[in-house]
Amino acid sequence: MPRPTSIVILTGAGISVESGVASFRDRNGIWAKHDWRDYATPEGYAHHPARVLNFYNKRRRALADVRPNAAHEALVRLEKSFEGEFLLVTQNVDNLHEAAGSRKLLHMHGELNSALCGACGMRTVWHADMTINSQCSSCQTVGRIRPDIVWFGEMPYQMDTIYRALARADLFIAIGTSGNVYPAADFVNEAQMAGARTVELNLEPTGYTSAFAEQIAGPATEIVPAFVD
Ligand code: BV8
Repeated sequence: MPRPTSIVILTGAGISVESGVASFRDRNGIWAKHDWRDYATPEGYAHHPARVLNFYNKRRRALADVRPNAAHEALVRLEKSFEGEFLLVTQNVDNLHEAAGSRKLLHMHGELNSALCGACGMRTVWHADMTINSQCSSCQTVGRIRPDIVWFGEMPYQMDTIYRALARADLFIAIGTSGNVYPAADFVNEAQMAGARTVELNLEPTGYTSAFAEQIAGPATEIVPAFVD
């Protein structure tokens, strides 16, 4: 197998599970306890902003108690040692990749530690709780500060950058994602069309394992270091 010259990695909630961050679709996942329509759509936010702000405030506060794990750290070693093109795309809104040291990183679904002003579009780093009285530091508007999170029905961030990287990739690795959410679930097909080697690293085979040329099963803290080191 020739050495890759361009790597794209997609991570999902599964890479953070062993750090203590809940995933979405397993038995006690986030969407098992909260209806995504109420909490992760613009309509849900418009209908009950305080409820949605509190849902994200709780998840943002929980970041203080979690740390990157061996899988996040292995991806940092790969990024630093690899001479070719490297892009880590995460669906996750936690900050564990950057906390581990990842830099060539793109949060396609946004970040808990960022706020978006619905009035002027300004994005700011945000660690405190958001309320319906939070004020934008740029346009001074009160009550339009929302989580900088891509909800269902909203366009994920930097899609052009992602598709350009997939078109050049010769290695695509998906880690800890169930492949339920689009357009992220389609990235493996884009990489396949570019002729890339495609590998799924997951605790267990998923509903989209068949789209990959290879599947490695096990906990991310074991199989990611074993694969990248
Ligand atoms: C959009 C932010 C278009 C919120 C999230 C077809 C094409 C395009 C779109 C659609 C389509 N069909 C339907 C749609 C619409 C929709 C969609 O995909 N719906 C699904 C449910 C059918 N998509 C959208 O709305 C997207 N936007 O398409 O816009 C557009 C076009 C023009 C103009 C405007 C818009 C936006 C989707 C983003 C929604 N936001 N999150 C938040 O985080 O609070 S989605 C949510 O799911 C998270 O972001 C999460 O990251 C993401 C994916 O979930 P996973 O990360 O995979 O997590 P999951 O729990 O599912 O799986 C965990 C995996 O880990 C499992 O496989 C498990 O086995 C594994 N695991 C567990 N433990 C471990 C492990 N693996 C290894 N080790 C372990 N220890």
